[in-house]
Amino acid sequence: MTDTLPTPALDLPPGSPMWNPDFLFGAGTSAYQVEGAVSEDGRTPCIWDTFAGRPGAIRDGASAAIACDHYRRWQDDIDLLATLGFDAYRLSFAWSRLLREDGSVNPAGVAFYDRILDRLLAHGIKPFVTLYHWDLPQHLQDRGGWLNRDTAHRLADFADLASRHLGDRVHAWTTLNEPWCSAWLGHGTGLHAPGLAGEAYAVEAMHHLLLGHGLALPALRANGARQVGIVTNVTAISADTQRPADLQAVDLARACYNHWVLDPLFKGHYPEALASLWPAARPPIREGDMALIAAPMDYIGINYYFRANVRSDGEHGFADKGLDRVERTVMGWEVYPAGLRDVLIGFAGRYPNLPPVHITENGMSSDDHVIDGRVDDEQRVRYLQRHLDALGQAIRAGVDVRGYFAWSLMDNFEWTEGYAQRFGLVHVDYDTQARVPKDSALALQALLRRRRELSGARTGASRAARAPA
Ligand code: IFM
Repeated sequence: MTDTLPTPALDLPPGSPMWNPDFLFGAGTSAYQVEGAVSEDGRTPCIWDTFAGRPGAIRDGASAAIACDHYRRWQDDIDLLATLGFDAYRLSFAWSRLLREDGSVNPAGVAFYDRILDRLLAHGIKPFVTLYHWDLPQHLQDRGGWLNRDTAHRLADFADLASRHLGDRVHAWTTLNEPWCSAWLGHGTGLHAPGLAGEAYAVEAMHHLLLGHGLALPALRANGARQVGIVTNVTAISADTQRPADLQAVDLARACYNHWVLDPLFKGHYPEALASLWPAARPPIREGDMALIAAPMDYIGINYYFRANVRSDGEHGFADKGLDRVERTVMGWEVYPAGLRDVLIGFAGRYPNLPPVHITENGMSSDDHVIDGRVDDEQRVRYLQRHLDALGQAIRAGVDVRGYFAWSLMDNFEWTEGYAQRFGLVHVDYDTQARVPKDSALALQALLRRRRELSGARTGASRAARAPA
């Protein structure tokens, strides 16, 4: 019987700083993927509402109008997060819920996030808040969106108002989540909202996104924020031949997937390889932009999921060649834990000014079902274990990593994939909105409980040692 099988266990490398309670374990969500209530209490449409209305844009024509109904169920969801024992929660504020079209704050939006932050703090959970997780208000898109330099200034206004009204309870701020996806998927390939397709659009959008980050940093700091950073998705890159053209393709792919975001932040310029990848596209840099973009941050958030195995495309670019006979997730992404170690060690070497790192997303989608009240997601447990091992290796090699956030707390609206991909630690039944922690959630819960007991035992022992005889 399924319910007699033991929950698979997770462990941490012996002696690893991850055992220390200062190392944060968290889980993440984003507003658009979980909240629903897209037209309630003054929330205005965002680009994903518009995009989802395009025939064929989203699998099965799904919409995020209800999603996980988190707008109503936030209290139970946060209590569940606490029951699972997490130290931190990564969420985003919906720009179009928090601000009105005229730029003033929407009191109902502030009240919603106010309650969430209070409840997190009541449980002792540290809130990591992302300002922009892809949900640009539609009225800004109507004025050009990220192709309009003014949008960068509007992000800074959002940062200012959000931190002025809610910043006293935010542990860490993230300006942007995965600008690569906003720029390339949203403006290069057209697969994501707003659905534009062209290299020049992508390059322009990226510059304005990063400029928005650079403008938002001082706005957040002016309101007392002490932990401010950005979150970027990165890809491990390999080639399975030694042909010079394929090795060059590796460099181009690294420039495109990783350095396009990281070089401006930590070197103050875009990678030269971009000019050979997209000769006709130039970022619209104005004087002072790169200094703003490269201003020091308190941490960098790294989202790691998979590797790309590339080859030369025979012209001036690279093509994703894929690999046969590797383990994949339901999303089709290769499971390649060593890539997490390799990218982190690579970044620490390339950027001597790299700040402390949080792994802000790592996880996988699988075909999960509730059977007799249990979700056996054994592949996810193994996935987490192997990525924690790889992270331990990076830390041992000297990379300063301070936290690990699983993606995602619960199954949710997976953008163009609708509800077909389940990334959650917690299973969501979209008909009933019932939540069932999967085996992976229970394994993390047990690990975090063990960590607390060990640290309690240590603190107790050192207190006893200090106690007068
Ligand atoms: O669900 C997304 C998330 O919004 C951003 N990073 C990747 C996840 C999985 O695709």
